[in-house]
Amino acid sequence: MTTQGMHTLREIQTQPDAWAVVLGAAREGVQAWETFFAKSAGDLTLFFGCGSTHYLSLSAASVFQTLAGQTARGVPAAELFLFPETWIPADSRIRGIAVSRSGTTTETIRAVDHLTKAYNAQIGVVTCYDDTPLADRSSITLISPEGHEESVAQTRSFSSMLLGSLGLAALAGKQAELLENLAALPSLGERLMARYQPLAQSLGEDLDLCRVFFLGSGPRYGLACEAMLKLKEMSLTTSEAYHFLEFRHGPKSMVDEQTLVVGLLSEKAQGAEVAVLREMKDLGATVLVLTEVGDNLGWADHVVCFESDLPELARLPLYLPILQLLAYYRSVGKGLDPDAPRHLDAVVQL
Ligand code: F1P
Repeated sequence: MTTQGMHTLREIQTQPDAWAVVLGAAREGVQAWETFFAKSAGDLTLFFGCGSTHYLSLSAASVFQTLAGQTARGVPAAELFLFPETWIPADSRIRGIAVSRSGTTTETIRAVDHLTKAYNAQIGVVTCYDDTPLADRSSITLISPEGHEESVAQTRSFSSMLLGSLGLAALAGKQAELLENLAALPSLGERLMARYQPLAQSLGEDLDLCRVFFLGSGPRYGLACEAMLKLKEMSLTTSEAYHFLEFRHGPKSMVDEQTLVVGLLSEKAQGAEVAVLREMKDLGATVLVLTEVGDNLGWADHVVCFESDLPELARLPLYLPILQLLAYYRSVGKGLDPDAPRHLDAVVQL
């Protein structure tokens, strides 16, 4: 029996359990985080990390700004000590939220050190491990203990830290109802994977599709980037992520019959997003759509419907499992080992 990719598959399939656990941790930490947010109120909240956790930061920052009504940005950690002036206006009061599965990535640690020293920033950490250099440098942590992984590529860790970050944004915005809504996600995630695993497998194993584009708007852009990274890391496939309407401005020249275009559809901008996807279908692409409900999408090649009845922002983690499975099956289909991507280590320590 082959064991290639065994860890990755198990980690993808068990992520709803990790979601339930991180939500419990967020609930336990409500008071401490409320105090942290009150004490660290300022001009700018920076979410930062590297690779997957940078992409998570993009989504988390846009949700935070929307829910909490405070300016927030998602930034690659290295930018914050190499080019801080391009991200942080002079004399700003900064709050930093570092995101890191391992808590040991050098760039993220250096960013924390710089923000603390140069801006006297208060630091919170979203991570999977306690007792790390990053946790030691923070005033507060939100830990996803079930986010631990054997695999290099982040799957369960990513979605559970995303969910934790959504919880924090709901807290900062005093949106108690949204925090409650998130509790429905673990069972919705299970149902989604049971229903669409065969689709992820057949699309993933279709090696005639040799390039893949992921399109997402607003907080879904970070998720589109993460799906792109998963496909690259696990399956060495040419893949890119764009904001939906940006795709017309050049990238669409790459579309042909061997192209898969994956749309992470929103509710708010659905009309504009669907128009882009239809255009790509007419240019020969195979189109996969992820959406809450599948009305008027009969023209698409494949549709994944969440049918969650959750508010739009609470649904974000549901975009991930099927796209992770797509990367997993493509990797196995190409004879690669999804557990051990080429050239990569689980942590970059400089
Ligand atoms: C971040 C990260 C991963 C990536 C790679 C190296 O680590 O960039 O996203 O898959 O294997 O590390 P972390 O700071 O979240 O632990």
